[in-house]
Amino acid sequence: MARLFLISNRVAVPGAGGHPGGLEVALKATLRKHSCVWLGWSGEVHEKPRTRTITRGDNSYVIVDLTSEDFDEYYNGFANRVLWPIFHYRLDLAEFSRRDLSGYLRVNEHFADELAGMLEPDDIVWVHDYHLIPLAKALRARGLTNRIGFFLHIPLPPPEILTAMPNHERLIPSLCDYDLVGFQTHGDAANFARYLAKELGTPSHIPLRLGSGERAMRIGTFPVGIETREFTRLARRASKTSFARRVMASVPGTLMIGVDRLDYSKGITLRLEAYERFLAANPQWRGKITYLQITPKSRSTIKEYSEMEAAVNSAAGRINGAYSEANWAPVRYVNRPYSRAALSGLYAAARVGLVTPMRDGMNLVAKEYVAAQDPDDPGVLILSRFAGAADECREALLVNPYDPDAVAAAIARAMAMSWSERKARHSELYAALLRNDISKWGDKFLKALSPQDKKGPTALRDLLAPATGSAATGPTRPPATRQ
Ligand code: GDG
Repeated sequence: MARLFLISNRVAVPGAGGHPGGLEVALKATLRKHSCVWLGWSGEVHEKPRTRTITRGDNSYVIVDLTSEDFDEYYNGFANRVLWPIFHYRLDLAEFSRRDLSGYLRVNEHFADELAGMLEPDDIVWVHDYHLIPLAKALRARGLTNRIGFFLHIPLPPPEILTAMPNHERLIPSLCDYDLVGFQTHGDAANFARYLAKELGTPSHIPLRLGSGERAMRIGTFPVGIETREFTRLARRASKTSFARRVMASVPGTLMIGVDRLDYSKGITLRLEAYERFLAANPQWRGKITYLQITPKSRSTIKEYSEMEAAVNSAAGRINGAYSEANWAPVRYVNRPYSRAALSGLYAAARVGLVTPMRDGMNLVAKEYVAAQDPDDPGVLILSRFAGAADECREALLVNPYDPDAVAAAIARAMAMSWSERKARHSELYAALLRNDISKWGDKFLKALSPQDKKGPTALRDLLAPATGSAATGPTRPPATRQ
């Protein structure tokens, strides 16, 4: 029987501790439904790297160690200092070195070797995210003809930015060795189509037939969702716990919440600046609003991250220094992670969810915040128009995170919003979450990847045309227009 192989940089082995990032959260439903083999880095660095297999229920977890050289070049180097910033439109933060690129390719070859020893011809392979772009090419070079799909969890920038990446021509076209390449939004898929048309001269009026042999690559849009009803139930239970009650009892007035990995793409410094402007312009709210920012540290060994950490610390300190009273501090800035249940209770307690990334593939926090709200007295989501989630969450207050005055105005609007408007917006938002629940995400991707799927290859022309909701293989939606 065909098996499903999931491949990603990190593997979340159940019971191994740590809080899950967006990718692990997204894969949970697929792991529950199918018996999977999940292969990726163990998170450990050893000079003599090992590969181990751990079995939990119907799933196996194959975890591969990295050498310290791999860690520096592949993970810290090419993946996080070149691909992550450039894919988030931050050419200014990218630091390219040829050695890092060769380390990145080497780890992909290593993963391909491990996989090649395990795969049977009818096994399906689903590769995740920017760490593993050339994996299909490496597998094809080993003669493997399996169905291989790729999903990019982060944004894909337009070719004008992508082509500034040194050696992009060695990397981006290798996506054509996949049978299916999936993106979070129609905009990302269209950027890829434009890259192919521009760089490979792929004619846009004929169906896309790229890659080797008889295979035809398809491009699709598959926006990641959450387990909506389950998260709502979790939040309902969590708001009754003593933890949530204690937190609320300690907050004078209204709670506003932000939850993000400590990452420059999440726009935390600009967000704090916006809050500072809100406090300056709205003295009537001083003492009556508390902004809780939960920000577990990530990638702290990378210079850009430690610099940003210092900038966030300083902004939070500056605001508290300027506005605190003996019985009130405007910002609670917390660096530790919380359990998923505790987090859901905090979302539920917050009147405002402030989610203002400068660029984000999707952003699950925005969706979790909506799912956690009490439908009879819901809070207001303020969401960056540059998060993939903005395509679906059109009833949020959509803001430009680069404009702190506009974000400050949105906070004021959210704080003053009438019960009926909050309720109407929430009901639309919640309906959108139900329409695109995470349980459907994996199914849609795997159906499109299966050899039985009869749809032909994607026509580039359809992707390059303005979104209509029918062009790509997945559920595309037109970009958000509401401000
Ligand atoms: C990537 C893309 C895309 C956060 N703090 C804690 C905690 N979290 C959880 C959140 C949420 C997840 O981590 C973060 O997901 P995001 O989607 O917001 O962001 P990334 O980690 O950057 O994820 C992103 C995603 O992949 C999926 O495709 O949406 O655009 O960048 O679920 O709740 N969880 C716990 N404690 C914390 O303190 N337990």
